[in-house]
Amino acid sequence: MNDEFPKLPSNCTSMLCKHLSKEMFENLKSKQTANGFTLKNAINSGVENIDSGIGVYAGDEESYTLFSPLFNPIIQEYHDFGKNDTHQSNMNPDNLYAPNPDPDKKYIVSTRIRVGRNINNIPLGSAISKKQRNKVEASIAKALKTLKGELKGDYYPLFGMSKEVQNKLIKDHFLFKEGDRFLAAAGLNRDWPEGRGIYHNHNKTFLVWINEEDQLRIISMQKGGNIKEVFTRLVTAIKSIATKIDFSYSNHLGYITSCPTNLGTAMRASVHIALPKLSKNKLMFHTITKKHHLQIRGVHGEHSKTEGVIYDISNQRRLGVTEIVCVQDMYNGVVELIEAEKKLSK
Ligand code: ADP
Ligand code: CIR
Repeated sequence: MNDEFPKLPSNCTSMLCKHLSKEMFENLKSKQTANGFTLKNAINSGVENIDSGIGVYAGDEESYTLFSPLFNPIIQEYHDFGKNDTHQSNMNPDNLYAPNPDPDKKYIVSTRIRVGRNINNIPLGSAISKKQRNKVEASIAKALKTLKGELKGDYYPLFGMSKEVQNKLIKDHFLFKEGDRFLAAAGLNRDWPEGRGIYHNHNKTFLVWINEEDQLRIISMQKGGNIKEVFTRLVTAIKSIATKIDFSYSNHLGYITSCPTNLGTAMRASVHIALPKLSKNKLMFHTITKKHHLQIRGVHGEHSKTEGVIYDISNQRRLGVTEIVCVQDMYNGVVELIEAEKKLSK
């Protein structure tokens, strides 16, 4: 590998730039995991994309321990989760308090909750081989074929899909975009589009992405603000899929994912919400989102600018909190955002 400390400009604000020291680099640069994943591989996305928020990816579960001097402070800062903390799961919908905060459909356009999952003892997408990726695709597609009832659907490989169909699925918020430069620099787009695809039920309320950033992204979504219905559908699906596929999980880090921001629950619960007045009052908007540990994204997902007055509001923390807390954070915050929007509209 290139032994030089990477050129990171002084105005770089990513967590990589903040936490990677020259001394740390020297100590870690010659190490590699059993899958051959190195520090250089882990940091390449943030080195090539100086505007990254985070800038690092893992190639396997071992990356998180072998390169822990770099990953631990990032995990600590993003999730407020220390190296001796343990993760806990709770997916019982009965524990979620979430009556529809917008039954008249004035603010919430749609609700979506997803989790990331990867298969035990197989490298993550940054370190996986083409053969392994294709095998992962086949085994997930086979498992999904057994789903019943509302979850029953079909698998559509990206390989051979027309651009027209692909672009419509992306535009309608169902499919991952193509050519993400952060993922490309992490090695996650190798052999594209082979091995990737999307499964969905007839009305596209239940979807699974195969071999994007994680081997599985299990998604439940629908129009409006019935958050509990979306969560309940997702939990049913996760439990069914888990009877066929052995997910990679550690007691410390929860579900193992490519990006350290997704560890733990790997859950992002979001609404697309119209906030025409509040979004002009940045101080109030950000005070509420900060209080409830929420992230603001654009309507076309991560790194997208928003269009008009609709924002993607989701839970930020995912590790060291249960799935119920992730959704509850989002719900409580959305209730307060709607109250603030109503007040400003008077
Ligand atoms: P992820 O949620 O998987 O981390 P993105 O932020 O890129 O990734 O979002 C993926 C897609 O999901 C994007 O097309 C985005 O617009 C869509 N999406 C996210 N939240 C919602 C929502 N509440 N309603 C409809 N679409 C959504
Ligand atoms: C970045 O560093 O900006 C990308 N690699 C994406 C990081 C994940 N972002 C997030 O907030 N969940």
